[in-house]
Amino acid sequence: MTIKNEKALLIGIYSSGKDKQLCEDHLSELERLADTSGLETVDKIPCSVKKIDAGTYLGTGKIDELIARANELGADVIIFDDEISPQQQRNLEKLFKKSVIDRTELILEVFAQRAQTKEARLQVELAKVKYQFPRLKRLWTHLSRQTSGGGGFTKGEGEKQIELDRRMLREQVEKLQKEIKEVSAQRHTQRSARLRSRIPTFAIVGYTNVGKSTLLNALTQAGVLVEDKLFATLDTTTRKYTLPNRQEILLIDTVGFIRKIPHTLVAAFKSTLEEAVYTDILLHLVDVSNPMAENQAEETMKVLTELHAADRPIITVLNKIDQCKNPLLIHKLRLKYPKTVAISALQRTGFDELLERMEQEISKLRTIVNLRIPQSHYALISELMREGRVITSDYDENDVLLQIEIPSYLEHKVAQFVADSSR
Ligand SMILES: Nc1nc2c(ncn2[C@@H]2O[C@H](COP(=O)(O)OP(=O)(O)OP(=O)(O)O)[C@@H](O)[C@H]2O)c(=O)[nH]1
Ligand SMILES: [Mg+2]
Repeated sequence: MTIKNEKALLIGIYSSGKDKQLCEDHLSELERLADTSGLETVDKIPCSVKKIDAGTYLGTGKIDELIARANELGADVIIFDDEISPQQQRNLEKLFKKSVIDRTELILEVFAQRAQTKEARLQVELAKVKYQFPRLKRLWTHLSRQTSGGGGFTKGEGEKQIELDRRMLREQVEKLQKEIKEVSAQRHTQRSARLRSRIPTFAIVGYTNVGKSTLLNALTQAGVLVEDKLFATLDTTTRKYTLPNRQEILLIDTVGFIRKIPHTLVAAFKSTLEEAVYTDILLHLVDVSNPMAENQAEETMKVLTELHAADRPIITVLNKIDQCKNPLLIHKLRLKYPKTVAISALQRTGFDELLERMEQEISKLRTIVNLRIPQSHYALISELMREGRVITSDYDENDVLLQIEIPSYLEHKVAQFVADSSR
């Protein structure tokens, strides 16, 4: 599938000397994104910039320098780490005589390549169309593009796309939204089944490549694809797992987050993401072998906040401790995030503590149920009275009617007496 030999020149900007390192780190991440999409990075150039040029993003002197560098290295595509406006993009393409894209477009491209299920494909398509809207030009689709004899990009396709008017795009958006609604209806059914089953559910969330799928596989033999690439997972996978105390739970593997995730993507994936993170407890994985771990954890928390999920109970799981070169980082993260455990999903270490912590968090969950229990079950009734908080109580012939808030570990004991499902 992957087209080899397409070469990318990556460009980042920073305003003061102290930001240069950060800019370099961001460029390294951009290189990984480029690599994931099948592009070879020929150079990464951090540029010191005082003022962004509205027309061409960078000043003419700098651009001339970069054009020379791009030609010298035989780059086919120029990728900017920061967002460039549609106008800047057009002007830069004329100057470089090459494809010019930004980080947003690259992420969209990676998602498009990696989407497996129908729903994910539709969601990426929707995000792309929305991104295209102000641009009205053919998206950079280097997979479908035929390379012309000289190895460069064929234009022309792009010209045609310009003729597509806004109405057509709008219709496309509507059509995609309708299709997504249909496919997601099925997922909703699955979700209600999950709620009815009242099994405590954990979502494994975190920045891309932190080891979420590895953890799910290690615990459940789910066989989810694990790769040292960004966005290996775009679809959620749910598996049953039994904790050492014999409590059954559901574990959900989710799509990873990334800094500056395009908002059209978050919007398109919102329903999938919300459903995935709207669970009882979150396992927030952080890759402590990565020097950017702290930033990545913050980015993840930001997206969780956007999805209104940051107030769920969260266990912060410091993963890849086998590769952590900076013990101070672990210390720092432990101070910053409560309820932290350190593991290696790959080497399966630290699992005892993690599982124990998961059991503890479940025992803190509480839920309100309406029950009708025959009085003959007095042992159960007295246990409920002891452990729960009665909201209303009544009698009906030989039954006790209770509306009661109970710890969720008692849920399975009362399942057969639930009068109506209220959660
Ligand atoms: N050294 C080490 N590597 C790990 C550990 N856990 C996962 N990895 C590696 O990290 C890489 C990414 O793992 P995945 O499980 O695909 O990560 P993910 O979070 O699911 O990534 P996305 O689905 O792309 O968001 C793989 O190469 C794993 O082998 C660990 O504990 N230690
Ligand atoms: Mg994964």
